[in-house]
This record gives sequence, structure tokens and C-alpha cells, in this order.
Amino acid sequence: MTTLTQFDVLAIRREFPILQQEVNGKPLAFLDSGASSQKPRQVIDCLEDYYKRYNANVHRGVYKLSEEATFAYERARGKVARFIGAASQREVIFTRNTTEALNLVAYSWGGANLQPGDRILLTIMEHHSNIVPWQQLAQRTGAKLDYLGIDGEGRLRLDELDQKLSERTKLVALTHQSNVLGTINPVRAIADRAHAVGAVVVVDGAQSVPHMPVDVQALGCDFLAFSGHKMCAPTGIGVLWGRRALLEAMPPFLGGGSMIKVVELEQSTYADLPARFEAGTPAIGEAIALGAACDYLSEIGMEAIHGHEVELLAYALERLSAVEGLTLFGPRSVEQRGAAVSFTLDGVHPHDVAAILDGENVAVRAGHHCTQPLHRQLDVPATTRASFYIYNTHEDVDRLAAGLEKARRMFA
Ligand code: 7TS
Repeated sequence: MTTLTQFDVLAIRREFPILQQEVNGKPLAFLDSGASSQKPRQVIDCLEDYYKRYNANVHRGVYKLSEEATFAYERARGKVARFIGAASQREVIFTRNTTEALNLVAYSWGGANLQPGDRILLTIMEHHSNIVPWQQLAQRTGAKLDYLGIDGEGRLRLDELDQKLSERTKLVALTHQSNVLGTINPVRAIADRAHAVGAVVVVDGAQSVPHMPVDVQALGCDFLAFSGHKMCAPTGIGVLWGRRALLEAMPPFLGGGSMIKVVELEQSTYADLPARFEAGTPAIGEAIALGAACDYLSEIGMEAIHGHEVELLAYALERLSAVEGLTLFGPRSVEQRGAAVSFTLDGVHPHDVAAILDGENVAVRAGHHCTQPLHRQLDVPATTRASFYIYNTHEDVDRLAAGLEKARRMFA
């Protein structure tokens, strides 16, 4: 264990108020950060400070409070831009979450660029939020969907690219990291192939941006969507990053206040980036707190965070492999995956597994995790998932393993 010197997990845990409470004398082993992470004091304080000290609408008032709020809101946009290596903060659009960011691209870019017979390439491991908007787009435009499959270890079948990617493919949308399998996809290689046929590449970064260094230039994609609530920030704030030239050519998604230049009775002209895509009053405090979350994570260091998670993942895979009757999904190699581990336990329903773990104050998620096509492919109706973050420890893994042994004994 090398982590405690470079990565002081106990010091990190102290920053999370929710981890300080016990239930029935047991501390919380929170293993559901894949759904939504816990929040550190720095982020909670930032949100509180906004509401207590300078709460006002942005981009309108000339008074001091509004100017302060506008300054903080735009500064947060800059922090997000730096966090993902964007060329300009104008390329950062604040949305509600990943889902809204993906819908924005589908409606705006998709509606303007797709024709009947065009093809959209997805993968079988996508979250519903990276499937349904494209299905709806296909229904509106007459485009068709293709899906890249997975191999026995839950890795994308890159050998299918030749057959599934063609001149008719206008858009490729894929997740950077699977929320179920943990698989980290080779986005750069796929983006290069997609660009060679003229397709635009949309990356769902909901499970990668919180957990590893993500640089949009290195990734080589055209759009990146992610959610604040999975990376220590509040709910209600998400991000769409897009290449400036693409965003500038796109029509607005939602119409209303803040996104216009001039409104006449029959028509309007639209504001420049990023305002054109931020109709209405945004989630101001939440965006500012997302900026604080970027600061917080950067201070720890995304490389260090990833290193900590890889170490926990390796330990979890080892401990869970020893549980009789347990089937693990996803790549065996920790190089190919992130720290989300889904499994089934013979003879025990995933929801019962989760309920027994809850009795031990170990929080995991059970179900299809918004990936029904993937679960159909895996041929299981549901799985139980443990997902790890900066505040998790080896002890959390031990408690997970002990809870699983208990579940196995109870149902034996
Ligand atoms: N994409 C991926 C890969 C996700 O894991 C999620 C949320 C989303 C998109 C949607 O994010 P939202 O913030 O717009 O809801 N995933 C999960 C999960 O695995 N358990 O709960 C939510």
C-alpha cells in the first residue's frame, strides 16, 4: 500500500461531512459514487456562501451582487474549461446534467445535420441517456442506428468498426467509461477512425471525468458531456463541451431569455457562445460550486485519484473473485477499466444482495443501471454494482466482501 503518503484517504474522508455519521454503530461504506458522489465541505461551503452572501441573477443586474454572481459564474466556466483542456471557455455550456447535454447535441446538431439514410453509431454498453436521444433523433430524421458490440470481457469489438463505420455514418456516440462494466474505451482510436469517414464524435464522460485526467484535445472528440453531481459538485449542473466551430454553426436547443440578441415579433437573432445554449436562469450557485469541485479535485490531482481507484479496484477484484458463486462482469485487467464493479451472486437476487449490504451500512446499487440493452447482452436481468471514489478505503472493500459472504450464507 503506497497510497497513504501520496494520497491521504483519511484526510480526504474528513472533508466529507456525510461520512462522519454512523448507522447502528456502523460507519457508512458508500459504494455508489457511480450514481452520485458525496460532497466535500469545500463544495458545500461554496454553495452556502453564494446563497448567503451574493445570491442574485446573472448577466442582467447592474448592481454589485449581480455583478459578483456573474463574475463567479463565468469564473467557474473557466475552471471547468481548464479542467478538461478546452481551447476556450466559450466552448463550455452549462446544462443540468449529462442527459441534457447529450439531448442538446441530438436536437441541435442532429436536427440540422442528419438526413434519411444517415447512420448513427452507438455501442451496446451505453447508458440510456446516450441511446434514447439518438433513437428519438433517428425517428425524427429517418437516420438509422448501429451498435458496436462487446467481447466476453465487456470490451468494445473494435474488429466490428470496419463493418459498422461507413461514409454514411454521420455521428458516433460512445461512453468513455462504462457505468456497469467499468470498461475504459479507446476513444482516441475510435475518434480517429470516425473522423476519417467524416463523422462527428460525441463522448459521454459521466463516468470518466470524475475519475481520471480527461483532456478533450488528447481524447480527440468533438463533444464531451458530463455531470457535476458525480464529481463532488451539486446536482442540477452538468456540462456540454463542444468544438467552437461546431457549436457556432448549431441552432439553439431551447429558446427564451438570455440566449438572444434581438427579439422581434416574428423572429429573433441569437446570442454568441455560450449564452446561445443557456436559455433561462441557469443553476448559478451549482455552477459556481462545480468550479469549486474542479479546484478540489485538481488540488488532490486527477492522476493521484485515478491511482487510488486503480489500487482499490485491484483489491476489490481480488476479494470479490474469492467469493463463491460470484460472477464479475467487465475486463479482468485494471488497465482497461475504472473502479465500478458489477456482479451477480448465484441464487441471490441483486436487490436482496443490496438490501443485505445495506443492513451492514454498505451502500451499493442494484438493477439494470439504465443499461437495459447491455444487461440483455450479458443475459442477466440485473446486477449489483459497487463503485469507488476518492474517499473509499480497503476497509470498505473488506466490508463489501464480508457482506457478500453473509448474503451467500443466508441464501445457501
Ligand atoms: N452516462 C453515464 C455513463 C452514466 O453513468 C450516467 C448516470 C449518465 C450518463 C446520466 O447522468 P445524469 O447525471 O444525466 O443522470 N449513471 C448512473 C448510474 O450508473 N447510476 O445512477 C446514475
